Amino acid sequence: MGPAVIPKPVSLTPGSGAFVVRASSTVSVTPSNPDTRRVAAALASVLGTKVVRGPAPVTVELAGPAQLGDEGYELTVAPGSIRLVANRPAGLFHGVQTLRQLLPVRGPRRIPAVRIRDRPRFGWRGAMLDVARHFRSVRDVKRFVDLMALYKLNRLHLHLSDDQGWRIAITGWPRLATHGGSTQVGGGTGGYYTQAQYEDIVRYAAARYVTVVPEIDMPGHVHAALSSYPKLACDGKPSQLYTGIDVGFSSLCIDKAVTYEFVSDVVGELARLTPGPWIHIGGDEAMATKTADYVRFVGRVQAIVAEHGKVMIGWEEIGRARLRRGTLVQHWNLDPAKSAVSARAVQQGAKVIMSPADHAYLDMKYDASTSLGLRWAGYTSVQDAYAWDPVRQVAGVGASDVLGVEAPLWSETVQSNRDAEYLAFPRLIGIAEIGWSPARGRSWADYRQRLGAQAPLLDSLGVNFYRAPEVPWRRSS
Ligand code: TNX
Repeated sequence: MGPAVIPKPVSLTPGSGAFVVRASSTVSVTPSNPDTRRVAAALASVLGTKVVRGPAPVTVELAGPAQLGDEGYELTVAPGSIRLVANRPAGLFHGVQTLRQLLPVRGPRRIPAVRIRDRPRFGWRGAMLDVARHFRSVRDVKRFVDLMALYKLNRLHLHLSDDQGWRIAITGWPRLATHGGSTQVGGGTGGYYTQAQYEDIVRYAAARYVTVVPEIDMPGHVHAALSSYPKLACDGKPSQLYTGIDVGFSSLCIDKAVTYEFVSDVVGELARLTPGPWIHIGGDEAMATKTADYVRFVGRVQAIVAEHGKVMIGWEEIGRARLRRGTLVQHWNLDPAKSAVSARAVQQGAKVIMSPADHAYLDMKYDASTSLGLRWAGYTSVQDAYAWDPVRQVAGVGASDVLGVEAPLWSETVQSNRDAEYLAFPRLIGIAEIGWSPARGRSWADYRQRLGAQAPLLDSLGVNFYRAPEVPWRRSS
């Protein structure tokens, strides 16, 4: 086995010898601009050296062949030099992540000679944090982004509202956050992001080539909003906040004018705070909304999202409505009858993000002995999370329809950062490889070896990962 890189690179050719990292292993960068300098500085910090002007043994160049695309890179490690080349800064950044995995965590600082040419299979490689059921601090979210970046994930979907909590301050609707954000599942104190904190997360992620995708779930999963503003409910009656874990019981009032003032204000604010092109409007499990109302609602909301210059994303159920071409749907349901809506969306010109619950849901228990997590989609072992192909999940949703993969971490049972890491790692690493590496050449037998080799790095970062028994974990000390 060559070096144990995850995601597995498109091509990796071992050379002979190794580059020995010394204090003299400085880094030079061309052309030098704020983006390239930031990546070069990241590389120098991995090596424990610095960026210099003029010749250096380690070079970072933004001058790659066009075939490397927006995110690809080429990395050549030889006994006397390291050369990293890409077309775009994101590619350079991904190359640095590969180098982090090649450098031993302990022992002699030798990077094995190798030539890697690499670029992703899919443009959408995401993870979702449900900060609504249990709130997560800005610090926790940033740490999660750091770990995503290490495995070349590039989309962070934030599920910012649900029945149990509203997690972002919206101008003109202050009670959404101050009241709607004041508790969480189990009755803790909850929390919410100020707009400045949200923008801080967005910037932090962008510096790691991760785009934030904000979700406000509608027309169901809105109890926290209804409790904050009873006029949004059809009966207009005040209600207590909800701290249980049921789904499917709340709905916005589809025929009230105030509903669309609300949607327009919220979508407008999110659009203004979010540089990325997407707004996720939820749309799942709207069991308390009649079908005809649901279809009408999605139609109106997609017009609002478009007015604010964004592309709408919704959970697969939005396939029941008439969609604009270019809408994104997120497939999740395993029930073939229900998941046919993803195919209906594709027939209308939508693209699909694959999050099948029985492979990609990070909140499912690993097996009967896992205490955290749910099990409605079945147990999901590390192998189950890895051994599937996004273009072979749903009849009528093929290679040209799939934009990529995303792994949601629903948080009904997830209270702490340690809990989140335990469920996400190592399964999210497998999702990252599915999103990046060519389907040909991926196998569980090979992957489990490379995954086992990540243990010292994950331990050095203090990640609370699940040491699945089916993986040959390398010892950390
Ligand atoms: C289904 S999947 C949900 C969420 C729950 C999750 C728990 C989806 C779009 N909706 O509301 O948190 O199951 O696994």
